[in-house]
Amino acid sequence: MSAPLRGADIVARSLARLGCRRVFTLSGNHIMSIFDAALDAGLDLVHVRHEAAAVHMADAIGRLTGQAGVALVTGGPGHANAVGALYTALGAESPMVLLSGHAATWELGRGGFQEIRQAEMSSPVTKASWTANATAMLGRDIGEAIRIATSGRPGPVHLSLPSDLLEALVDAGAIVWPEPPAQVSGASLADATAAAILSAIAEAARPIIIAGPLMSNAGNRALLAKLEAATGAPTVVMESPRGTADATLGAFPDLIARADLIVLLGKALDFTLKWASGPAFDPNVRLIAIDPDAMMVERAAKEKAERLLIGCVADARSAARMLLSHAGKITPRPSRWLAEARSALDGRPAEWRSVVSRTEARLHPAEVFRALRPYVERDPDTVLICDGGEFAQWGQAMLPVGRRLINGVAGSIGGSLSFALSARLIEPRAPVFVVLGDGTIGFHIAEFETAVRRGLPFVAVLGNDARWNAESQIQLREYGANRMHGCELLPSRYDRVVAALGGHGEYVERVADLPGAIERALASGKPACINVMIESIAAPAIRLPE
Ligand SMILES: Cc1ncc(C[n+]2csc(CCOP(=O)(O)OP(=O)(O)O)c2C)c(N)n1
Ligand SMILES: [Mg+2]
Repeated sequence: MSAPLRGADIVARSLARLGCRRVFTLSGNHIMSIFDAALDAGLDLVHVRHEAAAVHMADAIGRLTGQAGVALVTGGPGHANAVGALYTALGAESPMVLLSGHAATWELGRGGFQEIRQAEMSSPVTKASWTANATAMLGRDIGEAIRIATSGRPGPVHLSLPSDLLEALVDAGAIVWPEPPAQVSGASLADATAAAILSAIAEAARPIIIAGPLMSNAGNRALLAKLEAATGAPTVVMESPRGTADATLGAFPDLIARADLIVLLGKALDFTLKWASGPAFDPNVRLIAIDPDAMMVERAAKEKAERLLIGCVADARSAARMLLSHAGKITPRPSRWLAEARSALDGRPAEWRSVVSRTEARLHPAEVFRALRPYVERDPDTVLICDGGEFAQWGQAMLPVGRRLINGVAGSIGGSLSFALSARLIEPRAPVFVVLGDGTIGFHIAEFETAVRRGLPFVAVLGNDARWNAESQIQLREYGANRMHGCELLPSRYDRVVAALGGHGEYVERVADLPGAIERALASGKPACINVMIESIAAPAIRLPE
């Protein structure tokens, strides 16, 4: 008979077997057995300061690597704190797994310590959410959670782990270990479907290919660039809650209004695209929907009825590769449309090159990003993270998209400092920059301590306008200047907070001081915050000249 094994050891060894050796966690009674098991399994526990931060870190691993990130939190309040951040990962289509400790099975329904219906709580913000029910099956549960998170449209998965199952011993022979991850990619396009899509694109006068958040990493953007060159149809990644008004996309609203064919490549037809209907679209625009979820194809059929030319279930990446291999057989027409589209997407107003602040000791956001841009561009492996309201939109408009994370379709602010820690864990050398607002930095400022403790340097460029400006701008627009209230903040010295936590702080009121501050922050080798005092300026709205 083989030696018995503890449930917690099965969990830790299963994670190690599946290549998930780094776990973002916040400790608690229900999971200390896993902390113990992590020693022998060789897991690296990154101990954070709020459960949501652990989820954001796992989310960033998922987005940057395509492999599932793993967060581990305790039951009850730990789980409840983590759930909010799952919403961000869901919107970003990020593969990650949340493992939550849980009251013991014998306590359930009896008012056990921190007992709450955890799987039900996280069900709406995950692809799958369940509670383990047998120690011998814990390994299989872990494998299944990772498989679901990484397949089809990637996303977060939750698994609750009752503490008695983690502490119980089972005979090693009875354990069901996880299957090694399958190498097969998702459903692809049939040859005939790929050919039909390409001829629809070739016949259209003004086609646009729109990809969803899962295509936003650098490798997938490169794939889309090839597809654009091969088909003559502009390709766009939509990953922002601002939808077509995402400043990254330049004058996209002017472009999309003229499209006669929209190819959705793993892009959900939702509010971000205004369901491709209404005054912002050509009433005759036709649609092709390629999506890993049959439900999304059905939605497109329901929304656009006879205007949906082709709907098919396929993985976005493999569909893109398939279209590319077939497109190699056709020569795209030299297309004025593509040239027009590129200049609408990539062009920026000339005045941004010279606009300056009108307020003493405050910078215009454009001045900040003109100064930051050379540092972001210097190394192709640089990771850029944008988070918050109006200030960050200027960053999204003025900085390159190469290797970039934004808070995403969920429209939830606050994850960026956690994203930066994960980015640094997987990128040992190139700079990691965060661009964020002063409201947003408050969500997880304590993660600077985690970053200092773990030796994970990055540079956060904070646009401090002492205001939740995005919401202030809504008040101004909707209710008038005399009804703007309640959105003010103090012009706090966040740089000093970061220095107090052991990081590097810089305070900037003048544009001439910014390059020096960036240089010193990079050279410090510490997690750094450059607190730049800025004017409250609305996000840019880029439109083509009339
Ligand atoms: C979790 C979450 N809470 C609230 C909001 C609403 N919200 C969006 S932007 C914003 C203001 C952000 O302020 P700041 O970080 O200072 O950026 P600014 O707009 O001032 O540049 C708020 C409150 C949100 N999107 N997500
Ligand atoms: Mg602000």
